[in-house]
Amino acid sequence: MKHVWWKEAVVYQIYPRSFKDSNGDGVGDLKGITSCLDYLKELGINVIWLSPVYQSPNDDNGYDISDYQEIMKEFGTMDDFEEMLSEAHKREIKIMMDLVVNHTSDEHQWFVESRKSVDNPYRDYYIWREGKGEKQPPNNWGSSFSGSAWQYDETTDMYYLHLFSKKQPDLNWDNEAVRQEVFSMMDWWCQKGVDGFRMDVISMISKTKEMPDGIKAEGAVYGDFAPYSIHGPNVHNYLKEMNRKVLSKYDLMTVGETAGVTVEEAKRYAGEDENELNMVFQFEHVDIGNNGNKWNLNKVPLVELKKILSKWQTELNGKAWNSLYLSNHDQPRCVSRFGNDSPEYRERSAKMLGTCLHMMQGTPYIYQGEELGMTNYPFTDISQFRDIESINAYRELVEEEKCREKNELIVCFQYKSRDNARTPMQWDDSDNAGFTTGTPWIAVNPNYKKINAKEQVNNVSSVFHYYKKLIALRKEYKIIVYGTYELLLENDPNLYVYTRTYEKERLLVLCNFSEEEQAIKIPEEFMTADCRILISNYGRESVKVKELRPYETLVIYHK
Ligand code: TEU
Ligand code: CA
Repeated sequence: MKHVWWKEAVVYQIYPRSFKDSNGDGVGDLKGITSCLDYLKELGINVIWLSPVYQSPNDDNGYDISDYQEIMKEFGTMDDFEEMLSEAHKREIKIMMDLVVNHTSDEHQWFVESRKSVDNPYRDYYIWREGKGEKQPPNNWGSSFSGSAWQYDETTDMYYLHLFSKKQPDLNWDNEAVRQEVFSMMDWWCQKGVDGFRMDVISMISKTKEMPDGIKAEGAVYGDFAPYSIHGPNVHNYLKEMNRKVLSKYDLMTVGETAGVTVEEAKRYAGEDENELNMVFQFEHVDIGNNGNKWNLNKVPLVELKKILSKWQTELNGKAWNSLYLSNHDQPRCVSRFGNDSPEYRERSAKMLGTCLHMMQGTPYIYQGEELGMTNYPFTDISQFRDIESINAYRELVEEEKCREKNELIVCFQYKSRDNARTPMQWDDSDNAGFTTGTPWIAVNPNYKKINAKEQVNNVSSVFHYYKKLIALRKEYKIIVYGTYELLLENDPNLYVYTRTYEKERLLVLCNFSEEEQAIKIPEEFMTADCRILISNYGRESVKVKELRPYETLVIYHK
């Protein structure tokens, strides 16, 4: 297996809107990020995945781009970007941009032109279809943000496709001119010195020619577009073309966001010799309990989580590289979803989750605030939400279809909504957690007085220092990056136990996902004198362990 820098790196995702506001307008910005680079250097991360900072009307908070080569006004100027990039590089931190090219904003010049007339030169930059009759869209596909995936456009009496919001028209990647525009823009950013791309919904860029009705899930109003818009006929051709024309010319890190990807498909997107991408984000573990509809309170059965993560560890090994994540800007906070965010167990379980993930094979991704054990927000009312996914779902399910009761849906939003990840980064115990001197665009979690970076940077037993140690261990022990993985106790409902092997070296990773004490039998090979504890969230010093305490984690090493 090739040893390369992006396999050994640890990535930190910044959602700029919520990271640090430098000018008091309540919205995070680039100067704010630059002012926090020393904090990230201290943590020890190597790459920043920067969620979109391009010009955007913010219908989907920057994932609706109106100019790929201009900076969003609220985030600052291109000079601010260049300063952040060079300051990051001075600290040996690379910048991976968020590439959102399955769709643009409807305010992008290409779409403004495209919708003017059927023979406009930009018409075929997007996907236009005739309706099926009086106000009937071309098919029954539903948008990921509620409603139909087709928007009627009066000017030319046709519909355009938008798999996300109606202000995010899908680009037509079958049009070579579109691909060329995207590749030139990517090259322009590479020439600026950026170090890679996270590729938004890249598995959706190729659609089938035929666009029949999709299957309706139980109780769904619209049909499923996935069979005709995910892993489409040309997706790998287009990524190979992107690699040939842009990616292969630079030493980049690339990760594809590939909703719906299987291990087999991942071997094509990220195969060592496929010349497409370095790795992909899979969704099976974060989609546990969703069955096509995320607005529920389903917990995560550990046996199912272990099965999924182990499959990705063993079946990609040696064939394609893994990404490792439990949090991002689209997911609830991992300590609330997979751990226990009660005051008693939040820190222990946050450290246990971090260990469980960071001791695996792959590139770990830390989402802003995850290193502090930040939690979901105590939402109680729809007025507190900002995310188009939540707001549209509430309107459709409560107000239009009247198929969900308001308060029970809000409880599901409190558990699963993306807004949980977008409350401001908690820097200190001053007003608004030091995120802004103005009014934050979304409320700060009231627990910021207890959970904030300032307290934790000065507290060696904090989640921050624990994550810092996890990152340092990855730098020190090649087995953590390259070792093979084997699951033990696969049917245990409370314990996640696995080994890693790398030549003569061995690692045993023990994680108690429960709040009860669990008996454990450490294998003899990990009880000998030359075994040592690499990390423990209970300060263990002896490997002679017969039980794991609530949310205890322990890593034992020997060679
Ligand atoms: O996410 C695509 C995607 O799969 C998510 O929208 C997911 O379906 C949803 O969040 C589950 O609740 C990417 C970006 O990460 C997301 O922020 C954007 O909203 C979306 O694409 C459109 O660009
Ligand atoms: Ca600001």
